Amino acid sequence: MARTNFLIIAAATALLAGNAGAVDNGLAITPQMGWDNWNALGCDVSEDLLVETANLIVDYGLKDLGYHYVVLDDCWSVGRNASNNNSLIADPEKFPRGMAAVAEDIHELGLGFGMYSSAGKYTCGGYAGSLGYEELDANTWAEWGVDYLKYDNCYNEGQAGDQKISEARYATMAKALNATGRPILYSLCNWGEDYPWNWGSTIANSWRITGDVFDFWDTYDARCPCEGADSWDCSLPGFHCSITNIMNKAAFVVSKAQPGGWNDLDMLEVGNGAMTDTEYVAHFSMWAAVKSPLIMGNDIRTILPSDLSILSNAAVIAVNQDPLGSSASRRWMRVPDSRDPYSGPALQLWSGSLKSTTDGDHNDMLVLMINGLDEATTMNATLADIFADSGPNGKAPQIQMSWEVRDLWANRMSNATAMGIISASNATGNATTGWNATTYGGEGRYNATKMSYADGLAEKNELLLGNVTMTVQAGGMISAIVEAHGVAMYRLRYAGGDVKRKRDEL
Ligand SMILES: *C1O[C@H](CO)[C@@H](O)[C@H](O)[C@H]1NC(C)=O
Ligand SMILES: *[C@@H]1O[C@H](CO)[C@@H](O)[C@H](O)[C@H]1NC(C)=O
Ligand SMILES: *[C@@H]1O[C@H](CO)[C@@H](O)[C@H](O)[C@H]1NC(C)=O
Ligand SMILES: *[C@@H]1O[C@H](CO)[C@@H](O)[C@H](O)[C@H]1NC(C)=O
Ligand SMILES: *[C@@H]1O[C@H](CO)[C@@H](O)[C@H](O)[C@H]1NC(C)=O
Ligand SMILES: *[C@@H]1O[C@H](CO)[C@@H](O)[C@H](O)[C@H]1NC(C)=O
Ligand SMILES: *[C@@H]1O[C@H](CO)[C@@H](O)[C@H](O)[C@H]1NC(C)=O
Ligand SMILES: *[C@@H]1O[C@H](CO)[C@@H](O)[C@H](O)[C@H]1NC(C)=O
Ligand SMILES: *[C@@H]1O[C@H](CO)[C@@H](O)[C@H](O)[C@H]1NC(C)=O
Ligand SMILES: *[C@@H]1O[C@H](CO)[C@@H](O)[C@H](O)[C@H]1NC(C)=O
Repeated sequence: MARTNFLIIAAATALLAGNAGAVDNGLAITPQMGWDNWNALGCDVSEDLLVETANLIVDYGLKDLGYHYVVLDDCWSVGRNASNNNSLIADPEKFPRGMAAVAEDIHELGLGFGMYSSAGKYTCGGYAGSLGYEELDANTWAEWGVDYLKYDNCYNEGQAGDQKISEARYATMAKALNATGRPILYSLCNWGEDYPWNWGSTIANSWRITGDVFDFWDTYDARCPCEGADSWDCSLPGFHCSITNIMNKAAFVVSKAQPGGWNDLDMLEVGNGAMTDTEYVAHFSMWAAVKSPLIMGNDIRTILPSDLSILSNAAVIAVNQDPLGSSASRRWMRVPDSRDPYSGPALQLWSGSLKSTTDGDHNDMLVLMINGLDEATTMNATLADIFADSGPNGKAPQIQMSWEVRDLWANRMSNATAMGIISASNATGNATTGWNATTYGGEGRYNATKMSYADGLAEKNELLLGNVTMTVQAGGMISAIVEAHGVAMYRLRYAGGDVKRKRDEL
């Protein structure tokens, strides 16, 4: 018992230390959730797109699952206004009513409005950047009612290559945002250059750790050159990074995630069409497990039922939004033969602590088994591997306990239910009020607007806990057949086994 208490105290101390280090704007206490147009639509932006998407986020129940920010990415301005202190001008063709009106529409729906710029002379799309105009632009955004800034790294005039230089460039905007008095979530997008996980947490709510994600699982692309065991130390982050490339880089920096400041693995690709359903499930699971912001990157106007069903999995989102704010870590990466595990597809075990949903003394545990191989594989995770952080070499006390194993994808919304939600919205312009569990096959849906994930977990809401598949006994192992490019994702819950008594028996 004493050993278990020690572990709990250690976790609580880490949490407090995390809070103390985080930027002090009260935001992103759990990873931010929302939508950004870039992955699906690039520069094709307009006020109609934003307002229509915001409405669909409400209609499809995504708002009530926690997706809060509607973020406008690059290509929205036509430069600066010399007759108005050089302030940025929103493109009057794309945004005829102006940004403040868009912000107002989004706020009326109970959502937050996000904006984009670059800590450079230009944005990545070649529009006016904010370097040297931080205070002015922050004031403009605050005036418009902006709640979130994604701040890119293009055309930085060489003010990079050193942690201190990059930190200073991004800190200028942090100060400017703070000075507006409006809480604005600050999302750094410098692609992992100059190790932002070391300095990002004191100025920002999240920091990108890699070059841009692309809609493929494990394809190598020379434009995302850093691969392998040293890939985190990347001086040319690039773009067209695969899901497995980004997962690998994340593995090295997971401990930097903390309440108020998160490793950002980039926006989701779920729904953009080039990966399989299985791959999107694994991608979404991984992003949730390492506490990345969950920013949808698909065109919500043409969402497929299967993609709505992935994005709606509250049991997986509850992992992302867990009150401990502790990222899962990779326990091992293996290949079936003697290859270097970094040289190609591999099997991976990840696990991490989740807040207890049992007796309050024993944290739940997240387990992910990821199959990077091209064929279905029986994967095995021992309790010793899963709980390695609580005692190396098989010394963790949890190994002597038994655990209920709950599959977090077993209760995934059916395609038929998701289709029902989409078509009800198409037909009535309004799916949420028309939606209820009886109408759609008895499948309940979690409502995080009504009850936060923290409260839902505290009351052991079944919609957040997954489906019981087995109990793993003390000293045991979990085995599962994992599809190619797929994941098995479990929440382990304490199911008895007192360390002392077991010892007495011996
Ligand atoms: C939304 O649904 C409600 C209840 O079914 C209905 O009364 C209302 O007219 C709908 N709103 C729109 C915009 O269709
Ligand atoms: C600005 O920073 C101060 C000190 O860290 C903090 O107390 C305050 O909440 C911040 N305000 C905003 C709007 O972020
Ligand atoms: C530039 O600023 C001036 C002065 O505030 C204003 O009258 C004018 O409409 C602005 N121009 C544009 C294109 O927004
Ligand atoms: C005008 O712009 C400068 C920087 O370009 C900024 O410091 C100042 O606050 C701005 N004034 C107003 C009224 O926004
Ligand atoms: C739902 O649709 C996806 C995409 O078409 C498909 O891969 C999956 O098998 C479907 N699920 C079920 C349960 O039919
Ligand atoms: C998992 O264990 C089973 C039986 O215990 C074994 O057949 C299988 O090869 C193991 N899988 C791996 C990837 O080692
Ligand atoms: C809903 O409407 C969109 C846009 O018109 C269309 O692409 C989609 O197929 C429709 N979905 C359903 C389920 O009716
Ligand atoms: C849900 O829909 C069913 C069937 O249309 C209806 O009988 C029931 O009253 C509805 N429940 C709620 C809570 O609206
Ligand atoms: C979710 O809860 C909020 C607050 O109680 C409520 O306004 C909203 O209608 C609920 N959403 C659904 C789909 O029932
Ligand atoms: C688990 O799945 C079974 C079969 O689909 C279902 O009857 C049961 O209610 C589920 N249990 C939980 C806790 O979700």
